[in-house]
Amino acid sequence: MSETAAQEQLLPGDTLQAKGPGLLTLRRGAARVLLDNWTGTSTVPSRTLYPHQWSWDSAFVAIGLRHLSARRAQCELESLLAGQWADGRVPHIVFDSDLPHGAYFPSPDFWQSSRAGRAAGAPTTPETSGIVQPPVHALAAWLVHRADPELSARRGFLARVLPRLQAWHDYLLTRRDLGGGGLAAVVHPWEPGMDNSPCWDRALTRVEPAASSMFRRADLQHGHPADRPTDLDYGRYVRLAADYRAAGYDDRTARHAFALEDPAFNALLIVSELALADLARALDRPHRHHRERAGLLTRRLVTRLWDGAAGQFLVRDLASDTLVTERGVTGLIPLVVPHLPREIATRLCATLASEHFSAPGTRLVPSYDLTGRAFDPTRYWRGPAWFNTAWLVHHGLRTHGRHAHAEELREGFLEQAGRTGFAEYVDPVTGAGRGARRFSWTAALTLDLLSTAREEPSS
Ligand code: 9WN
Repeated sequence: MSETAAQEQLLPGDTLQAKGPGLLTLRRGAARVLLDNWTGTSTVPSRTLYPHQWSWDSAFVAIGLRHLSARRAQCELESLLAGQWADGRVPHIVFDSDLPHGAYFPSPDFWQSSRAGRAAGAPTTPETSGIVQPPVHALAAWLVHRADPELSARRGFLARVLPRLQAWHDYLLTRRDLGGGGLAAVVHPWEPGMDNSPCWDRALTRVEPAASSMFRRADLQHGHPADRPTDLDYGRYVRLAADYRAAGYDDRTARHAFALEDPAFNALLIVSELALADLARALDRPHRHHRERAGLLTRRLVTRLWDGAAGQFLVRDLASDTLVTERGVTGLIPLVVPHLPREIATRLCATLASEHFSAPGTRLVPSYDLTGRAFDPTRYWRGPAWFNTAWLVHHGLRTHGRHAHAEELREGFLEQAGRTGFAEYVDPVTGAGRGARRFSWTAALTLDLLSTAREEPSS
């Protein structure tokens, strides 16, 4: 069978027809995006703006892809893990060696992982970046396994990914416990995945921007300058990455000018620890320590990052050991943590419904406080509403029994994903799609939410 014919077979049939032709069209459209963005071993977030494999994108993609092909979803995670370093880190980008360096900046010749990262354990091949992204992978692996446990057992999927995922979490909880409080720290604004969030502004003022001659912005060939981070932001991103590279990407010796504890990053680590417990139990391996660790991390998250006055979690800046008084969507995502104290879950739901996050143009969640000093409805993570964070909040609302609110969010998500052509993000004031279109995680999570109504909450 030709590759095209095999791809066509993955397009959804008419199971959604009974619920209305609109949903079937939406499902076929989402599936088409994932088929078109599939490279043969993984999925690019966008054919234009992001032509390599990204870490947390692949986890979200796998969560959606499992509804089309559990085999592809497994490959998605396996190909990402092939870029894992010997110290356990899962790099935020795994580069496609067939693409020219100009396709994306920073390219492999900037990161120089196989050379500069050799002592820290970077693989000889593939080339990767040296930083990380949020640990959604164990959650994704568990959901992918559950989509077809028989195929998973036949391919030895769990047995292959479990030790890698355990090493990944161990890396985060040892080398990245930079604050000594038992949470994982991020050392670059790309690591929490919310690149130019105002939550990082204060810490970034300490970073001397690299000269513009040190970088060439490939993103502006595809994205609108009003939607993307500024040149000043880019100068700082490049400086931080170049300094980390100069330290051999070694967390034991690197002096990080930017080191923060991010609520969403750590909340996803907790949910993924619980998924590791499920994965290990399914393989009859010791699993209790993962549950215990999730419990311990939940207590630390609350102790170190909860702010009762704000009614949400805040970012901790490790340079001053203080909380950053900016409200980002990152501070609501801990709703995904199942054993959160009940009063905290209640407060988070109230904050979500408050003037800070209740947007006029969308039922998705703005990335930053609508009333905040730095709010900008079009610029990336400084206001626009993203589909992956909406999916996480939806998951959290269900986890805490807020089904009516979750359903409202789900409906808004599906309507906006379809109307915007699977946009990367939307303007929360007008509801207009912004950034890239045919964006993979928007399509993948659409597929997942189209199935969620017929499933139990997914972990
Ligand atoms: C830098 C790929 C990635 C997402 C991030 C999003 C954006 C990259 C960029 O795109 O970041 O990693 O070039 O702006 O912020 O969350 O993983 O989709």
